[in-house]
Amino acid sequence: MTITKSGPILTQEEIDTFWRDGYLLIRGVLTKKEAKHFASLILDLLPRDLSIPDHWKAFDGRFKPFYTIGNQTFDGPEFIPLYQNERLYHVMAQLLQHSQLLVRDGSVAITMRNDTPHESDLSQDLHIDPAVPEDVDDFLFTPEEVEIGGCYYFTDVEPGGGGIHVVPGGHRIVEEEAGAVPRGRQLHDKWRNIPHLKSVEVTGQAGDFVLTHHLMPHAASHNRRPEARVVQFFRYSRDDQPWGSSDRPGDRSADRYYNDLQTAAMTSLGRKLLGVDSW
Ligand SMILES: O=C(O)CCC(=O)C(=O)O
Ligand SMILES: [Fe+2]
Repeated sequence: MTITKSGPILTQEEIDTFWRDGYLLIRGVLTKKEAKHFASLILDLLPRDLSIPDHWKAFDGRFKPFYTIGNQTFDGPEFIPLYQNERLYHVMAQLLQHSQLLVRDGSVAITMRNDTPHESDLSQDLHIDPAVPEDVDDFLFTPEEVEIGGCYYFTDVEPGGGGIHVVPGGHRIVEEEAGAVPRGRQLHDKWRNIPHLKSVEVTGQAGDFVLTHHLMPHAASHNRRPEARVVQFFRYSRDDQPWGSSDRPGDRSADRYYNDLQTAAMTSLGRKLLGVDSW
């Protein structure tokens, strides 16, 4: 690899922690100033009169802007630097033990304070969003299949502040349960609702990235604090990931898909991660 400016980032202990727990907070991937910049870009999507567009989603104080109708991927030129962040790329390459990666997702969310009393801290069912399509009956559980995703925190997320919930070690529970039966991908309503596991909130600061294994059960939570939580999600996979993905721009003829403003914002690493250039 000649593309990269810096080498390994994670210590062996951090690598072991990620594979044991299935999640890991990477501190300071962005500076505070950068995080504030992206928080503002996303908060500026909210219409001034707070009329929430029909094609957005809004549940329990959690707003999911859509870039265009049916499309949650914010990949305009202003967001391209996040897709191709070198530090995050190195972390992903280290964990996946593969330097030729692809990136996808780019959806964003804003969680505002919500005082409605609820029995659960969660505003969503615990679920997984695996790289394996829903109509596939069985996970492969191979290294090639693993996708690592997660989100940037662009704001400080203190306890009760709507942090993402995860189940420590939950990716291994999913693997055990799904691997033990035929059609394991189909358990628990295709793993859209996993009621029997207990989750914890991941707190963090503006500029941190919460890494999650693709088999990690997770859910959004209520924000009981004044500050809105502003995040953007990304997923990285190996370029030999067996399932592909329809929402991965690289699956189309990329230089037709990206316009000149988008490609102008891409580094040579970004062009490969986004599928404009082949690895
Ligand atoms: O916003 C969060 O903390 C998690 C959201 C999530 O997992 C989802 O929308 O699939
Ligand atoms: Fe999810």
